[in-house]
Amino acid sequence: MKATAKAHTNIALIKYWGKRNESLILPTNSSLSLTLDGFHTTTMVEFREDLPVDHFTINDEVVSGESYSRVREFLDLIRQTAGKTDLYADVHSINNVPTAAGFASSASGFAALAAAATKAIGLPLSDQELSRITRQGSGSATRSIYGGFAEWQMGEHLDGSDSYAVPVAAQDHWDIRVAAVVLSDAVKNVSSREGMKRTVETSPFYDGWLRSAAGDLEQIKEGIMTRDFEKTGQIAEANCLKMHATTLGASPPFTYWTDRTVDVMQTVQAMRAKGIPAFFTIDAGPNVKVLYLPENEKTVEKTLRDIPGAEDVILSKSGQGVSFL
Ligand code: 2P0
Repeated sequence: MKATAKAHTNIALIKYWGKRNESLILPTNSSLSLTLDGFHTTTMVEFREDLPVDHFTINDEVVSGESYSRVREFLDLIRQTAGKTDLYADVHSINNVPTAAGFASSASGFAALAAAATKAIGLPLSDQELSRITRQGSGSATRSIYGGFAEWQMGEHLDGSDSYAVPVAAQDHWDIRVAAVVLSDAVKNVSSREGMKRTVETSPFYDGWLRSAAGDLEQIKEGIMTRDFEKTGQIAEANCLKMHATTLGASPPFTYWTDRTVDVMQTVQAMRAKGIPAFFTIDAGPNVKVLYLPENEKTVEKTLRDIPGAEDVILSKSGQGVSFL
């Protein structure tokens, strides 16, 4: 009863920002992302009858506390679904997602864990069913089941049965690239979980976010399907700015940006003014991800590396979905 799976992280172009049900992890809006080849997690799960509890390591270090509890609760869900509640698991994850790059390792982490654990326990699931169960580990992980572009459909049902990701365009549909600009002063003091909760509950701008998210999603899908980089980039950048605007209205207010974040945003806009198509997006942290096309890679990379405070620039292509090793 052993399986190993690999999953890549993803960057949201239309953000998931807010839950309508926190325990089932049901979102208030649908989101869309590009899976990235540069960052992945590989997880081995073995269910054994001789284990009294679950064991969990990341990069060979034993995990305890809240991170352990999240994994244990997720394994409970898989045990219940499989009807095998008396089995515990040995879980070993190797994370190739540099924490400093500001990519949520929970996306690749829970996608790899869900794939390996369901296979190890003998639950045959379609990608859609796998995405749905993965959702209860971490929302953004629903999209990492697929390569290329994926949409997490928010669904309507109270039980979450129609809330899962679906593929939008395969990994080889479009060679669009992402540069992650790692900033030296990156300190995140509001987790994305807490940040989205506070925003939903207190920000007067949240309604505006909700009103425009569905339209952004429809528009960006057109941009992706027709490989229209200007359209895709503009919508992604604007959607990111709207998400971050909601945090300023929260009580207490907060922002994930630092002065260096704004420097990178302005550098990207200056590149555009000079005729190089590039657009930024930012998740729940200070680092900036820049979308660009392969023919501009050298210029974009050099321009970003020259920004004072840019510690590293990590380049990524469209990545593949979950695979078994
Ligand atoms: C996203 N983020 O769509 C958005 C954009 C952050 C900003 O998904 O609570 O770690 O585990 O469902 O998936 C980060 O939140 O949150 C996130 P949970 P998750 O990628």
